[in-house]
Amino acid sequence: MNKGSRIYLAGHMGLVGSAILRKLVAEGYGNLILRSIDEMDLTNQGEVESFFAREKPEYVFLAAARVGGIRANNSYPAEFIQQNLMIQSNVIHASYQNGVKKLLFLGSSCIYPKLAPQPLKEEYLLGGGLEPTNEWYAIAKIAGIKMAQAYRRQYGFNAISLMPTNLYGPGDNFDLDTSHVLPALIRKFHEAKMARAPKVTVWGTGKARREFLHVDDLADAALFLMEKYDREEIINVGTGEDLTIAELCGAIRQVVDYPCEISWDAGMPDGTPRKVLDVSRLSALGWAPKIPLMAGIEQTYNWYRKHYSQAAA
Ligand code: GFB
Repeated sequence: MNKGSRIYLAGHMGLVGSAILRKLVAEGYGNLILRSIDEMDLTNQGEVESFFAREKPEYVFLAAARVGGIRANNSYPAEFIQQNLMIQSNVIHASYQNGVKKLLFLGSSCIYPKLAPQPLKEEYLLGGGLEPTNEWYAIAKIAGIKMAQAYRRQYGFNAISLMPTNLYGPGDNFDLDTSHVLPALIRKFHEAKMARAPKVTVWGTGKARREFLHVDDLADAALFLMEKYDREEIINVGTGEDLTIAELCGAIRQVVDYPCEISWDAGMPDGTPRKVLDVSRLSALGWAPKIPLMAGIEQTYNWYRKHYSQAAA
């Protein structure tokens, strides 16, 4: 990939896509092809095919997906499986048909079996049953991984698949029904502070463990792997370190600076008990994350406050 390459970034307005866009712009890539959802519906095969035939991108970052937190995954299983299957199938196939030189696909750490040994190694894929709250999304992502591998085997198409851990950062979704835990807690503690509420209610038991990676680190890894990784095997992208949701609450409460009580809503699911990635494959290539969790939470909280009226709408 050189600075003048024609690069199509699918999903450039989402959390991941907007971070990859910032990174590409900062690195001086000047020939970016971007389409909003209003300009092109990626679930529509005809629209995707004519876009690729017309624009002929050389490189593709596939960061478009239907995503959400544990409740959204559990509530909209049909939309999560259908939209993700359509988007990735259309984009991967059209990329191959139109001579794309390399495509980067993004999966998720939820593709691993619910009760797999920890930390999660890439080879644990398809070794056991999935976490039920997100199996629909996970099945779609596994199909994307397998499609990328199949196109490499049969057609020699250079597609790689990254498995990011739970991501967060500026531009995240702060809607309390559909968001992931980290932005939800930022909003809940901030709103409690504004209302001087005595307590914040958090879903689950607080015992589930999660790993969090700042989305700018993910974008950095995506460019790094676009340059350096050309293999069929999936590759984990994370920090390799996790904490409990109770510990995350403590960290966010500290950043928001509002020492209220926390009550647990055990009627809400914890989801998978633990999913921390083994990142030795990526470390061996020479990549490491740069943004510590506390600094990342502070930066995301500042972003949230700055965009509060828009993000909270
Ligand atoms: O972030 P989250 O929805 O992702 O939830 P998952 C992580 C943990 O935080 C769960 C707890 O144990 C939740 O019960 N939690 C506590 C909350 N309070 C809240 C809250 O207000 N909102 C949310 N959302 N959670 C998703 C998958 O699972 O992670 C996706 O469903 C995807 O498929 C994504 O893999 C990265 O890690 O549980």
